[in-house]
Amino acid sequence: MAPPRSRKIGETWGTRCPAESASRTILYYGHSMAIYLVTGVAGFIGSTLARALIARGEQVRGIDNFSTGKRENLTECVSRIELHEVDLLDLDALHRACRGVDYVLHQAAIPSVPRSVKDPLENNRANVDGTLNLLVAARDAKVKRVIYAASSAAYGDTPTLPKREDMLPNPISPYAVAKLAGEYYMTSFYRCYGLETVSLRYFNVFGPRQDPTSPYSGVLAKFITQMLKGEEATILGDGKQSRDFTYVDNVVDANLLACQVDAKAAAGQVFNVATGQRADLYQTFQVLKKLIGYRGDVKYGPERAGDVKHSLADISRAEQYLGYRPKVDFEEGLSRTIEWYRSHQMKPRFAKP
Ligand code: UD2
Repeated sequence: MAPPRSRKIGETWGTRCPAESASRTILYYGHSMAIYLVTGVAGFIGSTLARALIARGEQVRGIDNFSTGKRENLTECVSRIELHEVDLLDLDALHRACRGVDYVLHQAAIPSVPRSVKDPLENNRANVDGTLNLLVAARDAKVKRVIYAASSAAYGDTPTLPKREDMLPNPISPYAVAKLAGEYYMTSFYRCYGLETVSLRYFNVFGPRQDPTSPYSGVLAKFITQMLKGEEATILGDGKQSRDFTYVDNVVDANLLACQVDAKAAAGQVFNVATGQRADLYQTFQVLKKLIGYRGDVKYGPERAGDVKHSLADISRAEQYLGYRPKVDFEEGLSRTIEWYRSHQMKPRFAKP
């Protein structure tokens, strides 16, 4: 199959970032600016990372194939990033994208358990082949470090809680297998080629801009927007399944720390990124009810194929080696997310009591 053609948006390669500069990192008014490549930059997590980097005065290049990413996510910052429409299956375009880059934050993926169950080949192309292509391009361009959005799905249904990185993985869905394969490639590229890589196992990330509209959307984006509209949310299964829901700003912190720490502490390693607390879905519905002022009820539907029952992280490894601390807890994250959807998308039918 011929690789998909990638299209440049706005600037040509490297005109905004000093891609060919010998020292890579440039000095700008005395501040050392690194060049970051964010893959999946138009997605919920990628765009949040891009905004955080810009706020710190860093240079951001972003790529996205806009299959799930949305241009609206970049509205306020698009003039300050070098944006290219690139598919991870286009190796030539990835080579151009990595030129002159210091750090790669690899967020691009098709991030859905049910979508991977429906189409395992598509899942493998985007999440495994795409990740491998990116690693080859990053290695060839001699980038300093690649940070990878791995997933808690890798643990699957191992009975022990909390999940520690030294446990044997037990992936259930094709998505989980693909995300784990990506981690193994990360470590392999460190061990075989000396490319510094760090895999961050994200635990159910949520926050502003998460797309609530797809049948594959994350549960909190769906529940919050449905409840704000006064619609009944649907719990798939008995509602006793639990998750370590992690607010997106914590994930941003973990990425920035993973770039900064000494290679000895992190290169070739895997870290849980979470809050270290869990809530079951029914409890979560009740908390949302209170925060939103929703007076309706919840429906129940059949449990999803490939679903994990319980998920909770031990975050001590990330605390010890990355200096990571979750700054925003679950309820605070929910409040911020609800406020964002309220002010950006939703006209609540149910007023707060
Ligand atoms: C998995 C990973 C997560 C991330 C994500 C990417 C685990 C434990 N977590 O999230 O880290 O990589 O994939 O998308 O593997 N649900 C409902 N009603 C709905 C939608 C979902 O009840 O309308 C349930 C669903 O069956 C599941 C829970 O909510 O039990 C969470 O589902 P999700 O799709 O938000 O995320 P999950 O856990 O598959």
